[in-house]
Amino acid sequence: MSRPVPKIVRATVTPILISDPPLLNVLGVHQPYTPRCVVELETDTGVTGVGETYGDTGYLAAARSLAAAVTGRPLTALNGLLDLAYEAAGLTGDTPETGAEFDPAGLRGRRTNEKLMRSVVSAFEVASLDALGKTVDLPVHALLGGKVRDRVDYSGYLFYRWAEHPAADAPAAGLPHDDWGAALDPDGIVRQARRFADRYGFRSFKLKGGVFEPAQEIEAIRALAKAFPGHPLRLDPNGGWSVDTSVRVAEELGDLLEYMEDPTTGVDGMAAVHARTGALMATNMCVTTFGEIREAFARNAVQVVLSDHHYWGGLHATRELAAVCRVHDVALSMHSNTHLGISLAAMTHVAAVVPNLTYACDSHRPWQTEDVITEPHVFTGGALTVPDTPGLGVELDRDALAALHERWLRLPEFRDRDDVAAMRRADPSWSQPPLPRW
Ligand code: GKR
Ligand code: MG
Repeated sequence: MSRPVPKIVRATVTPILISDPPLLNVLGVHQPYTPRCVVELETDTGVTGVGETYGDTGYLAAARSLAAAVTGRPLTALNGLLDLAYEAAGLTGDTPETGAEFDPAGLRGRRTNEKLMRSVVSAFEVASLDALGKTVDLPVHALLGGKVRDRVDYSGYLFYRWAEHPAADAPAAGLPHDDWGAALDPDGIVRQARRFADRYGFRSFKLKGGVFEPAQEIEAIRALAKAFPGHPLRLDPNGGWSVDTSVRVAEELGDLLEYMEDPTTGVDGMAAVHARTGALMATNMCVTTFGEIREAFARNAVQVVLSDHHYWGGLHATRELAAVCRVHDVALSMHSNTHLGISLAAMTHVAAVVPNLTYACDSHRPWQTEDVITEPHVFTGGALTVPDTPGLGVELDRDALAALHERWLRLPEFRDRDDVAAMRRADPSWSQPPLPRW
């Protein structure tokens, strides 16, 4: 007789604030703290699984309502989670996506209910898979059909940055400052890359651009190419350039870039840059939901999609995305946002099972000095070994979780990511730049 599927008897959502260095991008700068949310699902068999996702107020509210709704459900009922999340949040599955404005918080393209719901669902799906893996004594990658690689390559994610958060950022006082120092020119970026390579062995590098005049960022890429000959390089200004500027950058950098990430916004712009230069267009802004795929692929606007299990809706959804990309001969890479080790474990398991995820994945994790798992991951040779231990292969550090939650309680001003506001504290004249900026 088959054994009964475990039921979820308790779902806990814990908002946290994690310290974040002053990393610059087209909109501004990271705040000293970034919100994340940790989901724990406990089964009637006494097993607990964990997941992690965005923790901004809207995400948190949806996560809390989904937590109330999943209690009593079988652990394996993953396909109904998205509808349940909509229902629990008081929306219906076919509610038109709202909020077509550019997302100032996440640099992740259009801000939609669907993306928010999928991001929330991803944490519950990952927590369910973690608990299921622990129940049947199998790693998450085995539940997804089995790994096709033992190691997952990551790229060194380079940022222009200040040495410290501005003094005006009063709550930042007492933050443990990291010792990376400032990186505000090509030499600083090469120094940063050197340290990443020495410490973690990264071979691919991605530079977050859109911060300085394109000429300066072109110089930074040239300096990286000189310092690291033959290493794959990427530049991502988050849609900061016009089509003409993007074309000029593509022509100047030629083969030095393996792909250009969101040089400009929208299907028209991306298609035009590709048509005029032949450069590969990668995106985590132009194609971010299933509904955006058809037009972008038909117009050949995108040749590399940056998957992200958070906003695509989980690990199974990432595999569905991979299948669609394979059919259309579009390549896959992986996007990241400020995150901790639970997300990194999930990223590694899903990257291990997707045969066509051939580019090194992005991860912000090396910039984080804190974690909520007992044994934070260590990159070696620019990669992580795919764990074969049950579930995600991580253990929640309850003391760390409690401390970061206490910070969330204490600092309500950081409960939503706002890079524009953070920049304004350093430069009161700063306002959200209209894109394209150059
Ligand atoms: O952390 O500043 C950042 C990034 O710009 C991030 O928010 C983006 O979502 O990393 C992302 C990207 O590749 O565009
Ligand atoms: Mg990007």
